[in-house]
Amino acid sequence: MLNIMKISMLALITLLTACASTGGLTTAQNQSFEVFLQALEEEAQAQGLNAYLIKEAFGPHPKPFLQVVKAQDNQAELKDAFTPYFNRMLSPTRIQKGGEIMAAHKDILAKTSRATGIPEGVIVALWGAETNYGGYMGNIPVIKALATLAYTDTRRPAFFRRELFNALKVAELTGKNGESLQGSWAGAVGQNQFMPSNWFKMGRDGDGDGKVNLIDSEADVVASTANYLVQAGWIEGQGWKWLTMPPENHPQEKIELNSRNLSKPIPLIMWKKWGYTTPENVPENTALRFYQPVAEGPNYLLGPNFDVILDWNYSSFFAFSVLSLADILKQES
Ligand SMILES: [Ca+2]
Repeated sequence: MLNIMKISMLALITLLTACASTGGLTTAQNQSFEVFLQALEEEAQAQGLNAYLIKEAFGPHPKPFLQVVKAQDNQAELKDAFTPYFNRMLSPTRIQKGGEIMAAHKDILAKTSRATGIPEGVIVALWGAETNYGGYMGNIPVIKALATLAYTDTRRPAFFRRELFNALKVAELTGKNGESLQGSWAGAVGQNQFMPSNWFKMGRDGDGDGKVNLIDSEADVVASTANYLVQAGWIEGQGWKWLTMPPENHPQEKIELNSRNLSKPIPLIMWKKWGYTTPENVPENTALRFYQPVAEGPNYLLGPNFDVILDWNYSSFFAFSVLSLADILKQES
């Protein structure tokens, strides 16, 4: 907790220093925030969107939403260790609630799984990891957040601008306003925390009312999560992790690991050649990553289905925890 506060204080000080030196938060174009918002509203209107939602989100004296700028430098996972993160994601409450959700939505889960090849447990585990099965979808007004990020973010301003326009569409579709459309600081919304553009790109109508509503319709959440995983390349019937052991003539130090402690995907046949134990019934050209979540703990080779969850959220902790939760839910169902 102390660390989190320290880091967030540091981010705030950096931000305030930046403001002091430039006379306020500025974009590359050096526009004032009000001028920037005005231009956003005009562009939204030109696209046939309800630009009033932006005005409504900021109120009469628009200022950048500092909480969101701070949150950007303060992502929980980066300063957490694997074990506490994993234990939190697989808490007894989340496992128990997951079992109840599996039972409560049995029919739509079975139907979706049959149609897409995505295991029911994986759909439910993502649901649980993202929002505690729809229990908490985030309390950040996303239109305000995304407009701020479109202004302050130096790496991906165009991305956040596009997400803002899609968030306006989500608000209209779900009857939310500039304040009540809430989600994560990065703009993710709904029970499975899709970015607004994914709502329209990957969203599917699971309950047959002709609309996609990831805030209010559980069936739409299930269908859309499954569709995302299909699009990301889920391989039906294949596992995701296999225990392995680096052989003596190929010590672990020889494997290059990225910042998420993962090796790059390397064909199974190479691992086999180096003397690692490799999964059976998996094609030899399948790319597998090496991963050791905990120092001195077990080593794994992780398959393409692990990468599908990485595509959802590029975090080894997240993907490993979600798929482990899915395995438990499957066993218990
Ligand atoms: Ca629907």
